[in-house]
Order: sequence, then structure tokens, then C-alpha cells
Amino acid sequence: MVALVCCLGCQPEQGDDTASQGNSPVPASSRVEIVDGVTVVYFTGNDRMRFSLTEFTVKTGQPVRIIFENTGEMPKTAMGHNVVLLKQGVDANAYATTASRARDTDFIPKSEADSVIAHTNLLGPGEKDTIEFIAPAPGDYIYLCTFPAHCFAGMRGVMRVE
Ligand SMILES: [Cu+2]
Repeated sequence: MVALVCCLGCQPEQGDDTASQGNSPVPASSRVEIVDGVTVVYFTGNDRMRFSLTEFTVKTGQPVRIIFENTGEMPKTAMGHNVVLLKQGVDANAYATTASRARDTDFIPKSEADSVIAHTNLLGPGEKDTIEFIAPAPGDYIYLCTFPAHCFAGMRGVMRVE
């Protein structure tokens, strides 16, 4: 699911560290914008095990599209990244621990499928994936990378639903 974005005007520019939007709280390497009623969220992960966006806000009941890109250079087997958005109340640390053992399924444990709202594929350098879902009930929802140890190194964020 990589090809949905090009026709909607939401494709981020390359080398977009210069694309700062003044006082916007969203870092330059990330975007949160509404396109045709869809909240489009773009952010990246890198070799330093960081998401470029660790908090964003959406409106309940509205469609959300997350476009996630691995902008690192290290091989996927050493530094793969994904985005897993958890349901409310799920223990992110426990989920991450279970997920770290699920190498056969790219660190998405089938046994914990009920804990997940949506997730991207595990991405190697330069890869991008898109997920879409309807924003759930108001509240805070954790997203994390489930590659072993990445969540604990800080590769996580919060989606706030209003
Ligand atoms: Cu990661």
C-alpha cells in the first residue's frame, strides 16, 4: 500500500528540512494537513530510532491517512521501522515486548491483533507505507515502532483524538 498519495497533493517534498512552516508545532520533516476531508499525517523514522513526529491531533470519526517513510540508510534487518497504532488501554511496553519476539511476522504478533487499530509494514531504508483508518473515540492513542528495542529507545508517539 504505497501508491495512494501521489494524486492528492500531499506528497511531501524531498529534502524537506527546509520546508519549515514558521511557528507550526509540526517539525519540518513532518506534515499534518487536511486534504479532501482526510487528515493526512506524514512523518519519518531514521537510523537514530526517532519518529519525526511524536504527537498529532485528529478529529473523532474523520478519516486519517498516515504516510510513514523510513529515511534511514541502515539495512532493514538491523534498523527496520514500522508504525503500530494501539487501541486505548493497551500496555505499549508489554505489546512491544511481545512484538519483539514476532520476527516471523515482521514484529506484528498475530496473538495481539486485537490490540491494534492499524499498522504499516516493516520498512527498510527509503521505503514508505500508508495506512488509513477512521479516527476512534476521543482520547490518547500510542503509536510505536515494534522493531526490537526501538520503542524503548524512544520510538513512539501519541495520536490525540478530539
Ligand atoms: Cu524502528
